[in-house]
Parts: sequence; C-alpha cells; structure tokens
Amino acid sequence: TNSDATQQVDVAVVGAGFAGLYLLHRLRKAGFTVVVIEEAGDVGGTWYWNRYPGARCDIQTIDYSYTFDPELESAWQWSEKYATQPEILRYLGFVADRYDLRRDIRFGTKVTAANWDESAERWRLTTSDGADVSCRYYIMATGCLSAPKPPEIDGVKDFKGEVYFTGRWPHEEVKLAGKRIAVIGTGSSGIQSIPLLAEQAAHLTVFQRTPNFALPAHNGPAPADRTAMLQGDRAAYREQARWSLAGVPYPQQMAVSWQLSDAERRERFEQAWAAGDLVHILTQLWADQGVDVDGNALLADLIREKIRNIVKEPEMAEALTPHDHPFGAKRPCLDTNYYATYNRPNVTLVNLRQEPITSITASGITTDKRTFDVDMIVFATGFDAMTGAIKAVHPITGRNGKSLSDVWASGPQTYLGLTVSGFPNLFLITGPGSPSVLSNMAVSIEQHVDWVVDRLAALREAGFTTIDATETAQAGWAQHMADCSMLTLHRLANTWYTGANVPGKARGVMPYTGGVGPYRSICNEVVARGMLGFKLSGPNIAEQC
Ligand code: NA7
Repeated sequence: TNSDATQQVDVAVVGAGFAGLYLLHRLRKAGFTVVVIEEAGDVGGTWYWNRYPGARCDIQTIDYSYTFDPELESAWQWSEKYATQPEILRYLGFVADRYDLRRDIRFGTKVTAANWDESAERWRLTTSDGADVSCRYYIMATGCLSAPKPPEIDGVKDFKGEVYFTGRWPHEEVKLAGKRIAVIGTGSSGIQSIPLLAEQAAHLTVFQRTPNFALPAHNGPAPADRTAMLQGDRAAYREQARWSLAGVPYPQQMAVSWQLSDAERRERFEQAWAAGDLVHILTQLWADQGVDVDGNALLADLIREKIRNIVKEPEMAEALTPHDHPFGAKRPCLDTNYYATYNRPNVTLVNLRQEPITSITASGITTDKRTFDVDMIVFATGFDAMTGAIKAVHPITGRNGKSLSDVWASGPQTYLGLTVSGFPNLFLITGPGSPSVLSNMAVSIEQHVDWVVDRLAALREAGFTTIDATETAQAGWAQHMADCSMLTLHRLANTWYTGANVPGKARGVMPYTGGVGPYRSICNEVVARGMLGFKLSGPNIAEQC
C-alpha cells in the first residue's frame, strides 16, 4: 500500500443513502473531516437501486422526510401521500445539492477491508479504487435491506431470456409490453410491482411461496388532517413522532379488543382500510393487536375477509390468504390493486407450497407439476437483511484480530444496535438491535445519527480517543432485546426480521421491538449516566475519571 495515497480523515462513512447524507452534513457542521464511500454512482441508497415499476415508500411522505432543518422542510413539497422512487431519489439529490454533500463522497467505490489499528487508535480502510482511508471513527450507514439475496434456484444461468432483480433494477427502461413475465416473490417489492407488470405483460405468472397481508394505499394527495397537524405546529408534530412507538405521531391505543363489540371493531377496521396507512392499521385498532395472538387474529380475520371479497376465484383467493403468521409479524405491504390484479385474465398464480419450483431452464420455470415458458424472470426475492451489507461487503477486523463475521457467526451482537464490543470507534446506523426497520426509517435514522455525532463531539471535547462497548453491556442489551421480543409477535413468523429468509442464517428477532420512543430514552439515559456500558480511553483519561 502506498501510504502517501492514504486519505486521512476524522470519520469515514460507508453509504450515501438517507443515513449517510445526514451523517455527512452533521459531522461537517460539528467540525469533523469526513469522507463518504459509496458503491453506487450517485446518492440515494435504497432509492438508487430499487427502481422497479411501482417502487414507492409505504410510510407517508410527510413523515418520511428529514426533519433536522425547518427551512429544508418548507423548501420541498411532496407531490403525493406516498412518493414514488423517482421522486424520493430527486429529494435526496436535492438534499445533497442544498448542503453541497457530493464533494466529500467517493462514488463507485467499495470498502474492501477495514482493520482497527490499536497503536494508532484508527481504522484503516482498503478501498476498491486504490486510495486507502485512515480514520478515527468508522460508521456503517449501509442500510438494512441493501444486500440482495441470491436466487437460490438451480438453473438461473441457463435461462436464455431477461433476468432482473427488483433490488438491482436497471437504470435504462426495461421493455415489458407484450412479454411473458414471471415474478418470484410476494413481499413488498413483488406486491408493488405485480399490478404494473400485469398491465403491460402479455402474460404474468406469479410464483408465491408465502402469501402476505397487504392493504390498499389509497394514494393521492397527502391527507388533509395529517397535513393540517404538521402545518399547525411542525415542531410538536415532529417531536411527537420521535417519542412514538413507530416514528409516526399516533397515540397509544388503550382499548383492548375484547372491550369492543364486533360492530365497534369492524368500524375501526373499515376506517383503517379506508385510511390506507400501514402504521395506522398496525397500531391504531386495539391495544392488544400487536402483542396478543387472539387480539391479532380478530384483525387478521377481517383482512382475510377483504381478500376473499376482492379475488373472484375462490381457490386463488385462498392461496393468496396468509394463515401462517400473525398480522404484522411479517412486514405487511401497501398495495395499489394488488389482489384485484389476480382477477385479470392474463395473470396466473402458482402456489409454491403445492408445486415447488424444481429448476429454471433455458426457456422458463419448471415446477414439479408444470412448465412455464417465459421471456423474463423478475426476482423479487428480498435481501440478506440487517446483517448482509455489514458482513458481506468486506472483512471488518477489530481488537485482537477478531473479525465481525466470526463474532456474529451465531447471530448479531450489538450494544444499542449502534456499537459492537471489541470494535472500538465503529458505529452502525440502523443495524441489528436498532428499532429502525419496525419504524419510520427517517425518524430512526435521525435519532441514530444525532446520537452518534453528539457523542463524537463530546468525546473530542473531553479528550477521549476511543469508545468501546463492554461485553457486559452488550450481553445486557441482548437480554433486553430478548425480553422485548417476548412481548410482541415478531418471533412467531419466518421473516427477514428473524433471519429465516436466508438459508443457514442464524435465527432470532434482529430488530429492537421495544419501540422508537422507549429506545430513544434508553440512548439518552446511557449518556446521562456517564456513557453507561462504554469504556472510553484517551490521553486525558486520568483527568476525566
Ligand atoms: P421480502 O419481503 O423478503 O420478500 C421476498 C419474497 O420472495 C417473499 O415472498 C419470499 O417468500 C420470496 N422468496 C424468497 N426466496 C425465494 C425462493 N428461493 N423461492 C421462492 N420465493 C422466494 O423482500 P422485498 O424486497 O419484497 O421487501 C423487503 C422490504 O422492503 C419490505 O419488507 C419493506 O420493509 C421494504 P417467503 O415469504 O420467504 O416464503
């Protein structure tokens, strides 16, 4: 390595998505030198890669925005209740321009290794473009759904037609009209794209392994009541979101399902179905819907009834109806005409529970019962979530030569979802152990970034040069996470939340299920109690203790 080419900075950030951009802005304002390393050709993260037809945010865009600068908020107007991918990407580009962020981002570059140098108390990053980086602090803003899962089906390479992954959709236009298209996967990406693919395809065949709950987005203008709340008192609206359970300002429901009559429950449900809002239907019907299987089943049954009413062919309706998991334990979806799409004559549903795929051939997909000849296969098969982007991108080596992949071999271990014991000065944004994926990402990202940047400034002020979580604190966080996950239903489904979607991955509920507001108060308390659970060191340590 040519040491002259090494870039010396205070902080290196990986990823220029929602988190990385805000990190760069805040770190600069706090007086740190920063470089951001980004594999893609531009900013955007998730919204750079996921360009498939129908890609949208399914948190309302008035909530899915940066809130750190009121002037930014008034400078940008969203066009609809749920913005499309191109509009969100334009927004992130607008933010990058407004704060002149691109000049410190190295695009088209990957980190290929990261090593902690104990004597220098710095991280040394090797990168794909040759110029290494030496930094005091290393922050992974790599996202939780950014490493696409391999297809896991034999014969993909033999297929002579076009192959696309929703999470790596081409930037050029993909011609769909008149084609025979297969989609594998019915998570959010499948459910958003299937109706649009069906409109253009000569024929669309959907290969479904597990049916998912979806509710209509009822997209359009932002709802007047929410907009009025935000405009009435912006600061209060944002503050309420920060202390809420899911990062959107809704109150805690107090009425338990069995306190309500059938008619009252139905009324609440119909309102939620008409509202077209994921956080509303996940939290606002009755207090036990997310924590008790019986309270949950009352809601799940009402959604099942809707599916039966929309899908005309009874066998198809049944195949599309989830029975294997409580509502919300697997990430539910927001749709536009999803179930109704199955009433179209050019759409076929293949239930992989009854006829599994045996192989992909030169001409299409073969199950153990039939062969489907197609021109295009779309994999909407998801991601190696939460840990994939952190573990797979490069070896990260901490104290005593330990690699993060080894330390995490039987499941991710963190303190507060933000740090890993034995990896000093390393921070994870939206990592395993954070509540982010169960919340409005924007609110969680701002909390994580603010906490980390405020800590780095405070450490610098006090003369500390390293921060490392203790093993005891990390074990305590694991215990607390396990306790919280016993209170919710996420543990009862095979999902990317639990590692079940990736063959061979360690199982366990990876997100913090205690909620955004409680998580924020824990992070604040850690600070208020002298960085409880962290070991700090530096030249001035004697004076500080
Ligand atoms: P998801 O939600 O992980 O969905 C992936 C889908 O692909 C899901 O239906 C899977 O079935 C299916 N799948 C995965 N692998 C296979 C194989 N090998 N064969 C057949 N079917 C398969 O990913 P998305 O991209 O849709 O959404 C990710 C998140 O982005 C979403 O939750 C939102 O937070 C935004 P399974 O359910 O595993 O049986």
